[in-house]
Amino acid sequence: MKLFVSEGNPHCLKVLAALEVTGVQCGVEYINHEEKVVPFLSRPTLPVLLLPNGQHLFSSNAICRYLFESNGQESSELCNQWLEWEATVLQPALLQALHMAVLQGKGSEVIQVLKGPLNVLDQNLSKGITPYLTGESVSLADVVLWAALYPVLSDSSLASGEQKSVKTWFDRVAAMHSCQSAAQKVLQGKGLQAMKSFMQRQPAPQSSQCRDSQPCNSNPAESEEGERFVSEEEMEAAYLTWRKSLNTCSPAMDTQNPILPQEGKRNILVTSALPYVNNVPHLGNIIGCVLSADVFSRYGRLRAWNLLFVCGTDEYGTATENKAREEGLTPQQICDKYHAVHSSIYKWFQISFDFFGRTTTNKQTEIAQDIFWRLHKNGYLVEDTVEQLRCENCQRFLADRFVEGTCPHCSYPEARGDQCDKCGRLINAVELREPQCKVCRQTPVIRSSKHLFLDLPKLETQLEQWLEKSTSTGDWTANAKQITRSWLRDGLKPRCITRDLHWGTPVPHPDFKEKVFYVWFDAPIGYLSITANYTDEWEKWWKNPHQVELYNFMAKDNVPFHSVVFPCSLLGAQDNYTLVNHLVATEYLNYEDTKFSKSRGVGVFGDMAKDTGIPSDVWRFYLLYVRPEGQDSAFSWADMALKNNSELLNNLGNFINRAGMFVTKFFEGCVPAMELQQEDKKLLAVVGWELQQYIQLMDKVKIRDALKHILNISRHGNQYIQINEPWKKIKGGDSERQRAGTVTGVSVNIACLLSVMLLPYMPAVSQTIRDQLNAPQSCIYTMLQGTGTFACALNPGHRIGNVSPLFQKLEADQIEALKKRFGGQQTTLQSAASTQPAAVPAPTVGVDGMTVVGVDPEKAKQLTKAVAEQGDKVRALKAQKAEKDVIAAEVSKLLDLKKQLALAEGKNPEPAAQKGKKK
Ligand code: B3M
Ligand code: ZN
Repeated sequence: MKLFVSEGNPHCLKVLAALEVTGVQCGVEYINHEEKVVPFLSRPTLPVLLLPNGQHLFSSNAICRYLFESNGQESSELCNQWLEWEATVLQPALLQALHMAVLQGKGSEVIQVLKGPLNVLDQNLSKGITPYLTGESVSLADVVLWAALYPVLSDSSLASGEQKSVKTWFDRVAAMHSCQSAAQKVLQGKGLQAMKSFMQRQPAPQSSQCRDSQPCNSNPAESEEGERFVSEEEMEAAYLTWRKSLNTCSPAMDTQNPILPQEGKRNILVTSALPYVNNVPHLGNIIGCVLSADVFSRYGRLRAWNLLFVCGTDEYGTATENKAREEGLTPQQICDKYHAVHSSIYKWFQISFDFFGRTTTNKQTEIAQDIFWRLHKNGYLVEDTVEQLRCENCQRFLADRFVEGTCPHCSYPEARGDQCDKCGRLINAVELREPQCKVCRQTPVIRSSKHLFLDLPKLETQLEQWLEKSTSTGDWTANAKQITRSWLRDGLKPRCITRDLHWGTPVPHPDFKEKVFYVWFDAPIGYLSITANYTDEWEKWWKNPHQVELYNFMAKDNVPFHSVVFPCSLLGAQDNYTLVNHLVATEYLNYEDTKFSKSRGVGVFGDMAKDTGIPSDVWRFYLLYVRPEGQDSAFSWADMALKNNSELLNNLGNFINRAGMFVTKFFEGCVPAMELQQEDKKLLAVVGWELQQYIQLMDKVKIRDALKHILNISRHGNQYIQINEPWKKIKGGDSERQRAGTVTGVSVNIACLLSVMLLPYMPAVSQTIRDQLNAPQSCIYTMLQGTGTFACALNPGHRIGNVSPLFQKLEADQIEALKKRFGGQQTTLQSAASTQPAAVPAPTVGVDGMTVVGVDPEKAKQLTKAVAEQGDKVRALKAQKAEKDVIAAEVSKLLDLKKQLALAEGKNPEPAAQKGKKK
């Protein structure tokens, strides 16, 4: 075993420190920076550890880890997290800092550059009770981080000493003789100056936005030096795959109608939560359910799974009744109207449902009543008298969503009658403390009425057995598992499944004939009835758990209904139902720095997206890029423009366009002959690896993470073109021209692969690329099979079509205008004004210091019109002697609009007379 290092290279400090600390026996050879130790890497890299089996390790962290493991010290999970943080967060900042200090003489700015990472480290160290990062003794993490920070922290002119805990820890590690000795060897007591010759050979660090909360390349498998280890074997294997002709393995996709489970196939049933019909969905709704389910469905079809994707509108319930009253229509008319609105929005977003139905159908009644009678027969329904909230002022029983109060569990003051948004627990409305009618704000009274309950306690054991199996074998997102666990921990209580309403599936039991089913009992049955409206053979999907795998997509607030309540209904009904195997829940998407709000007019709603002029595919791309996968995220106009311009235009689009243009310009539109060299084979291996990552992630429904691997491929492609410069080589001698041909041919084939990988995300762009390349249809059915096949699909001589740019730049003024139109900054003031009416005088300065809108004539014009229309509506309702609460709701909207108008005109939005009146 031999370790190759060079003087003045900070990465070598790490490995030498690890070597000294572990005391592993290993020869050390000092060479100069330019020497190539690993034959197949395109640029010299140090340190390198030559292993006894002849292989090389050339990631410094991997070498350190290897040394610790050779010494019998396995790294803990915590230690691995620190290493990953070091590679993805600390190193980029350090490289920039060292670049500034060593080469640009800007040592004074180093503190600023490193402040973020150092604070993170400081916070962790100060809250820990152990002297070292992962415990009582020095670990791999301490050595790696210490060595990485050594050049900066050991130089008193750079270190600020602000982070006290970092300082104490650093000195503690530095006290070890082995670390000091390593530092002396690498820097020779010359401090930063020792690193000058090394730093001069490094590419200038990007000082871009990449290093804030979201790293551009969040790929932990990529080592800190930006190169992944590629072995000879990998390159040869990639080359073999490349040479496989694609046409030999192109199964014609037989599209059956209707799609039904088939013996011997992977039969996948995909559902997306059924959107409520009484609202226009906003971007957060779209990414949480239909768009995520669509990407997965499109992907599954490419994988040749036998897949059915169903969804539809959720139409029953009080919310619909209320909307109907508000709009002066019948509930049925509201459903028809909004069902059409939803359909057309999803069509614009290219959601590829196999069937998009609705819950107000005969099949729904039939199936819901059947499940009801089965539960009844099997003894899982219990009768009880219920205390219900009734608002005497409004003359009606209050549905859960129409009361608000303080959560009995966590004391959150704005809990809804059915669920608390803070602690996530389900609530019975009567348990709320200080309940209020949401319409008139009066305190409701409690009245008794007889209802039916699903006996969840009796089903609990069965449920737990099933959950144990489903969550361990399926791909449940972490939040879904966690929410379900916390539900069970609290113990299950019987849940009322009937309601005193009209607009719902009728309860068939004669003792309850005035009542309808509670929406959350009814709605999930919609999945079954919608499928039944698609095919009479729906039971082949829904009563076939052994042949079918069920994926449910939803936002996290829907989890308990899909993981506990609905499975209990189906388990209790005992008819061999298909239960969810993979429950995929997103977190929340925010709008800029606030929440989407229909009532405040904040955010982009599905029907507005198309009016922006930004193509549907670009919307899809950005929403999927910020998909709240694992944590909340935010839609931001500025970020959307940035990602469009950097990732789509400069990275992806640029690569595909250049590849196609070279074929057109230099080779008369025909793919040239290719003679692959080691470097090309290495690229094939790298691209193949990214493809495998993509497939592994997509198989696990990590949609956002998988997208990053598509962008990695085009980044590799751009780099490959940049290094090989085919536009110069084409003007050279024979061998140079041939090289230009190879590079062009490989690139255009990568573009073809990208078109397939992009299909789930950007179906239209994907098709355009294949049209431009005149690519055979077969490639879309073959490249994503198995672990992925990057084969040469466009062979020498293949004639491509007309190449043109795929994306357009989003200009700053265009984005500013859109942002103004849809809220954002303006609403910051408005929402501040509505919660603190007295504190906000005429709009000159925002409460949170943000720039505030001044006069906006365009918006004022729109609002004047809206105020006039709303005024008409209120007058009409009064003339019709409509119900008081209906009028009140419309009046409140009118006041809101007037306030917005005042703002747009630069006037005081809160005249004294209206103070406190706003809800
Ligand atoms: N309509 C709630 C929602 O859209 C509800 C989902 C029903 S899924 C069966 O968030
Ligand atoms: Zn009321």
